[in-house]
Amino acid sequence: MAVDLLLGLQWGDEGKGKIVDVLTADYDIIARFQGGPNAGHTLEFDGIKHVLRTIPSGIFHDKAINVIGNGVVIDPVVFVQELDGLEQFKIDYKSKLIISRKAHIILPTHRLLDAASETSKGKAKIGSTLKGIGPTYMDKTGRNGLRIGDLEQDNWKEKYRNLANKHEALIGFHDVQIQYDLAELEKEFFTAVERLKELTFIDSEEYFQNAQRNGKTILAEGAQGSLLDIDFGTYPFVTSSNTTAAGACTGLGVAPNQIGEVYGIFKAYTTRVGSGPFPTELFDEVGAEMAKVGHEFGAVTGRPRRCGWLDLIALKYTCQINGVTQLMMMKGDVLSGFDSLQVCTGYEYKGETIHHLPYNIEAENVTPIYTEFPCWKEDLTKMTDPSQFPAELNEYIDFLEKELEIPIKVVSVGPDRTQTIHR
Ligand code: 2SA
Ligand code: MG
Repeated sequence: MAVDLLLGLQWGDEGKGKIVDVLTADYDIIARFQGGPNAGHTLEFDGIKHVLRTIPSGIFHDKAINVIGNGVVIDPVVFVQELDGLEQFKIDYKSKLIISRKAHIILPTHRLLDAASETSKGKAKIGSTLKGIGPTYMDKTGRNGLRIGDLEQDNWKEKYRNLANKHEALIGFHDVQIQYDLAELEKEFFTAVERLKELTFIDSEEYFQNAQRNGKTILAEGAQGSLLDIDFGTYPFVTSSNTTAAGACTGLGVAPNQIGEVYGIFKAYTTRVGSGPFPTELFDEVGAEMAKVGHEFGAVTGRPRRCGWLDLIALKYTCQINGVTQLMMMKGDVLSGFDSLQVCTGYEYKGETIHHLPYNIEAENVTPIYTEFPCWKEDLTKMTDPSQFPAELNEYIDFLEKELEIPIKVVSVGPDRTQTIHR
């Protein structure tokens, strides 16, 4: 059996949590392969809203096994808070949540380093969620990191101490004032680690090979979005992991030829939280309306998300690097009643019209060229079948499918599980 992937094609917050939750009924195993508690996957059902951070979105389903792969970075403190949240709903997580020994651990000092690094950058800051993601991946590639498997060794506290000491020296190096009480943070950290150790640790590469041999169906759930990919995103305004399809291979231990469907998920418009270029960003009342109707606030930090029109050039790019086989369009319901819709179908760049993403997409370099569409007026949120779609929505969908050469198989018309229409 192949491993299917679900990825965000923009700057995150496309609605991956909701779709994984809808798709999980068909899968035996749901896996996270990158990122960490910077992610906020929002799920809504039975009138309740849940935000997951590190735990895969399959946890609310009875039978799915949820795997945190080696490519993920885990903050024990946040993780334990998530476990507490699950206990409230009587979710028996111990039997269906397993963690790769090769996943890296976020130390309290990684969070402090994140804050020190961002503060020292001033206006040039990345707009990090300050969860310690960047510094933890730096220690991973720098070959200094502490991993989940280390917790099974007697000397892990010694390793911890060496690393934390080094971090304290580095925080000083940043030449900014960061107030902290490390003893307090460590107390919380060590308590959380003990709870974390009650879970099952695995070698995820071996686990996935066996699972496939035994005919299990597997869905890998991406976090953040393709334009935040460390290699292909809007560097340096990106996160520190590979959010694109290749990241699933290295973040789980799955071979490229074992990947099956690649579900690409995008919003009918675009949002971005944090700093960095965003060519189709709107600074007017239309953008404000998207933010208001779409409830565009960061699920982790509560920061307002920047909003703008759909950027088809960027979307084509991310479809290609991910090898997307099926598309899912989210939040079309938010656009109902807009005067008209614009889609960016080219850029003006150095006096020329181009149809690809140039190296630098800062506002002073590119000006989007828009194609205008009429907008639907009908409320989509109660619709249950594509036959109910207004003509303008069909026109929008047909245009995108033709341009991207990939079918749009799902149209979401609201946050609830049930507001999901298959085409
Ligand atoms: P980091 O924390 O160092 O990985 O941040 C680096 C950049 O990546 C962006 N980023 C995100 N963008 C959208 N959604 C994310 N998750 C949360 C959510 C964000 C929140 O689901 O809403 O609550 O603010 C996420 N995580 C990281 C980040 O904004 C930086 O631009
Ligand atoms: Mg989110």
